Amino acid sequence: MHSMKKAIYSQILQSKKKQFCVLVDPDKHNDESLKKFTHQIAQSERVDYILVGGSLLRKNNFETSITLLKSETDIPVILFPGSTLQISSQADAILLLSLISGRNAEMLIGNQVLAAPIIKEAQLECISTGYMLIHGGQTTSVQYMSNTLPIPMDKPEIAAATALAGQMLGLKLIYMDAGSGACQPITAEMINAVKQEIEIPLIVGGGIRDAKTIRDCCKAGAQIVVVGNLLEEKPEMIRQLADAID
Ligand code: 1GP
Repeated sequence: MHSMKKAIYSQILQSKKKQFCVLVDPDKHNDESLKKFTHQIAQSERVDYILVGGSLLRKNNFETSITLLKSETDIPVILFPGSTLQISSQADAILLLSLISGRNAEMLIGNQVLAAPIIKEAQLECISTGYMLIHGGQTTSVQYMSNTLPIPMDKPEIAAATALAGQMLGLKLIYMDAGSGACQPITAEMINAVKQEIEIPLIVGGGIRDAKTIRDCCKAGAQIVVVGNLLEEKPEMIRQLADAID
């Protein structure tokens, strides 16, 4: 049981290649569209993980979305919770996010206190993650909903020091996000500066809309690249994007 509970993190650590992750926002789907999208993801055979979460869920379909994902594909489902409402025992793991780029105590530790007993009871593999929001050109939903100030894109040294502090505090992953739908994805310079400073794996996402950006992210040091919006619009691009990871 114990080893089972570290399966996903071990997989991330042991992977010799970069990994590709698709973000599913349940708010953008009904059962039918999610089923179709899940098949498209599964058929590509190129997606390493499915992340599930969103800044604001207006429908009561979080749990049923996880049920559907789990029944339609073998790809591991990892929770990327926008709030404590987004926890499900059916998932394979959860990123327990601490929003370390911000100074909002609720996002740093308050929500985690609420979530911890539920995560324990759900027996979810818990991967503590330093979540860093980087300013990607406009106010994103995460910025507004979390009531935090993102790190400016032209301050890689602040991002690097923040990630290092996260690692020193014992966090197991750093997730650098420009925010879903960001007009500017995180620059290679920013990724590189953070990567130079840390040994724990680095996830990068937000506003990625082409294969070249994925290649640049990987070269600069991202271990996992996350794409959400683009694939919701153009799922046929999965293979092309996954190829850029290789
Ligand atoms: C957001 O990194 C993810 O948290 C994905 O962003 O939807 O812009 O790809 P996009």
